[in-house]
Amino acid sequence: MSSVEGGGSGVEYRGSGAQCEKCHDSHDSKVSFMKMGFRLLFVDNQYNKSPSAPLCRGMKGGFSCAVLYRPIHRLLSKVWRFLVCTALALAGGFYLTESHAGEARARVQSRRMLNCGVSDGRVGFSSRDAKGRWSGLDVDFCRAVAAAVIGDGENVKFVPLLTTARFLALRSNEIDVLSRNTTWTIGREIGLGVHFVGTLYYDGQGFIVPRKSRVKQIADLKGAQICVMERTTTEENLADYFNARNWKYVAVPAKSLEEATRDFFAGRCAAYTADRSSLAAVRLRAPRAPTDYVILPEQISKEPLGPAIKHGDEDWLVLLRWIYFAPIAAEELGVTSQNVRAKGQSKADPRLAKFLDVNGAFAKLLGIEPGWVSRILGSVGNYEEMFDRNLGKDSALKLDRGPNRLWNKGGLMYSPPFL
Ligand SMILES: N[C@@H](CCC(=O)N[C@@H](CS)C(=O)NCC(=O)O)C(=O)O
Repeated sequence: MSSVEGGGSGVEYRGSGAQCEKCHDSHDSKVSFMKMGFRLLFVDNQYNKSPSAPLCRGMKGGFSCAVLYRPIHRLLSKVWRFLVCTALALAGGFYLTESHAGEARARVQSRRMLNCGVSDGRVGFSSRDAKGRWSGLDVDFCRAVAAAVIGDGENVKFVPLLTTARFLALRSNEIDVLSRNTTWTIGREIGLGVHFVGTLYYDGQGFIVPRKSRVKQIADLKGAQICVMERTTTEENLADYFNARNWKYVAVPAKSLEEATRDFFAGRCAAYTADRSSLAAVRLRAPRAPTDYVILPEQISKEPLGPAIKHGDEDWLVLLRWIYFAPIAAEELGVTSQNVRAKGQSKADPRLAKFLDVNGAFAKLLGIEPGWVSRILGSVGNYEEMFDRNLGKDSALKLDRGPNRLWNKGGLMYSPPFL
């Protein structure tokens, strides 16, 4: 059985053996969106242009379907192909299962383990130290969920995923939540069967170049080779930006951060483009000195990065959304990992008792044990603590809070009231 995967806003089909390994790329593909329940989507083959998609390249015109073996595909007329694909799509849609309200929470609670899909080696978001301990902003979100839902922030199985596998892992229930520097877009939310919980980090796409190069602004990259991760919003934004200006460029696609940085540092590209927070981390890995590379000042896109879950389980969405809000509200209310106990006992501020859900009323409705807000804060701290530790002043990256400041300090981070 083949399965489907999503890149920027498009789809990719993965299969096994002789089946289509990687049909198509992505972003400009014309996808005929079927109702969300039907997980297998169709892609018009004229857009199948991935060099790694021999099967797809072999098929011309009309609708076809990656679940068909090539010989079968050749035997069928376009009409039959369409009918067979439709039937397979419907069957596949049901096979990959619908989610039901409360399903993910029940699964996680009975397993007493949260399966969290992450990046590997994305410093500041999700990476491992020499002892194999995970850290980062995305990792903290996984721990916050485990703390609230299971009772212990350590009960997380981190599942490293390439960009190409992330949405499928979610839809096939291999993971319960995807917390992998993933940009929230309409194409993904309505086209790939996922829901975004919120924005954990407001990022934007930038470019890094060798300091000694002649490139001082993006316009200097006309005609250049540019390293980029495939099946990302990055790849799509790059194309949009250059095409809109009629500038030529040659994309050098990479499947992993490892590959992209290797290509870039080996001089295969004049620039590497990615989320700016990633560029800051890449720069730290420069072979000689980080100062050998500069991040250009321009930002070409909005990249609101945040966790996502499988479509169809509203209870899980609501639960994760309030877990996401808790550290943001805590920062606003001055509650930290250090003072959360004392604040919980104080009767002085009625807002605090409600926020910390001292009587457990919200917990009951959410289907989790009382004390969930304190557990989250005890596990990862408030948003400021999370930011400073992973990305800000206490981290190697030393990133500015920028738009990730609280709303009342000129930023975009905002929690609705805990009332
Ligand atoms: N935010 C973009 C890019 C996500 C992405 O995968 N970025 C790369 C480089 S910024 C990455 O983190 N790769 C890590 C890996 O391959 O493990 C998206 O959602 O498409």
